[in-house]
Order: sequence, then C-alpha cells, then structure tokens
Amino acid sequence: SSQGTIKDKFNGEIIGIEPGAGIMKATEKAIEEYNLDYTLKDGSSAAMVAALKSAIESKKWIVVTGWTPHWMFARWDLKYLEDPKGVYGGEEHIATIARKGLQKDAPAAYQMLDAFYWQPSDMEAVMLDINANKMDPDEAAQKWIRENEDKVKKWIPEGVPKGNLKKIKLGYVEWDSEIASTHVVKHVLLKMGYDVELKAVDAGVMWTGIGAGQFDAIVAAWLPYTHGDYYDQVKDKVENLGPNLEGAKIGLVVPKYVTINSIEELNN
Ligand code: PBE
Repeated sequence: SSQGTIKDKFNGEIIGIEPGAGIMKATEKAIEEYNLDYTLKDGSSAAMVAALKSAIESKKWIVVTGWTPHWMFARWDLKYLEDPKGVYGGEEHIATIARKGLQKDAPAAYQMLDAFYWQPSDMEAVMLDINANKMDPDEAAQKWIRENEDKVKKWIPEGVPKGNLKKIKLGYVEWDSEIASTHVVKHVLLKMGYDVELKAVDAGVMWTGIGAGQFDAIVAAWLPYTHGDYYDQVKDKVENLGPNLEGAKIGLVVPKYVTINSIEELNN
C-alpha cells in the first residue's frame, strides 16, 4: 500500500507549543487547509525543543511548530517546510505596544520603548546564551547590553523626565524570543532608574492585559499575522509603537535530513 509512509515517519504528529500561541491557531488552520491527517500536540516551547533535540539525536523524523528568530536554527540544521497556500502568513514583524497614558505617566520609559529596535541577530545572541549556553535571562540580557553599548545608547532619551510612574510593568509570554527581548528591555529601563516588574502570562492574558492597562507595555506583538486576532480586539485601547524587530516568521520546521520540502507532502 502507498498509504502513510511519510505520515508514519512523523508518527502522525506535529509537535506544538502552548495552546494560546498564534502559531498553534495557524497550525490548526494548516491542518484544515492542507487536509492533513495529523494530530497537533500541545505542550510548551521547552517541551517542543526537547522533543526536537531527542529526535535529532536519534535521526528520527519530526515536525515542529517553529519560528524565527530562534536559537534552534543556530544549534541544529533545520528547514521550514514550504507553505504554498500561505497559511503561515509570510514575513512579519514584532511590535511594541504601550497602554494609553504611558507617555504621560513615564515619558522617558515611553520614549525608550518607542526607540527600542534591534536585529534578529541581536535577539538570537541573547537567546543562544540563555538556551544553549544555559545563562540566566537576566545575566544574558546584561551581557548583551554591555556588549552593545552603542545600540543601547540610542534607545535612552536624554533630558526626558522619568515621570510619576516609578515602576514599569511588562507583560510577556515565555517564548524563547520574548524571554530575550523582554529581559533586555527590563535591564535598559533599570539602567534608566525605573523599577521593572516582568509578568509571564499566556498569550491571551498578555493581550487582554495590555488592552486593560494592566501592563504598561509589551514587546512581544507578532504582527500582522500571528497575533492579528488578538491585536484586533484591543487596537483601539492601546498605542502601537511600531516594529522592534523585522524579519520574523512562523511555520512548520523539520531537521534538514527529512527529505520532504513542503507541507503538502506531509500526507504522502
Ligand atoms: N511564537 C513566538 C509566538 C509569537 C512568538 C511564534 C511562538 C506565537 O505563536 O504566538
């Protein structure tokens, strides 16, 4: 029989992350649009990477929900499966979103958040220190700041008052990419003399939280696609400070030794 050869090699599974992530919704859509006879397993970003690592160690086939920037591409030889139907939306950016009123309450912090902009390679360096080099996120962020003084200097406004708000609350999700960015922003704000509180939550809570003004800002908005639905629900209540990183992407990722190249081949 010609049935299931490829699918069996993948055990009929796509290894996902936690349910609220945009990439999970996109993958459910991909399963529908490509008519995939696969189960999307949910779990966590850490469990997904652990599954990928152990599959690679035994050269087994595995397909995971992946994204760029991510340290996994520096660590292993991986590739995106082609997405001819464009279900995963192509290239996008990560935006900074502030609550309304932050500019008045903490003008210097607001300006720093507005100026925050870096390259995928910057984010990857922090991610690699945390995940491959087992560094604490705070330590990795401080190291990056030390090594990139020129970039950081451009984000810190001069002669702008700190304002009445002394503590800045940042919401984020514990995705590797967002752990990196949020900790870097935390340490820049600390350098500026603010107190900073980080709150790790689910994607849904991050978005309702910024909409309700429970967070002062998030630097984890994947737009226009991955978090498009979440953003549409709060966009009138928040201030979009624009991209802090360009060249982001989501999709299905496999080790390079996997011999298929397109999502369409998953059912073969
Ligand atoms: N991610 C990382 C997130 C955005 C950042 C791709 C896992 C998501 O899917 O919502």
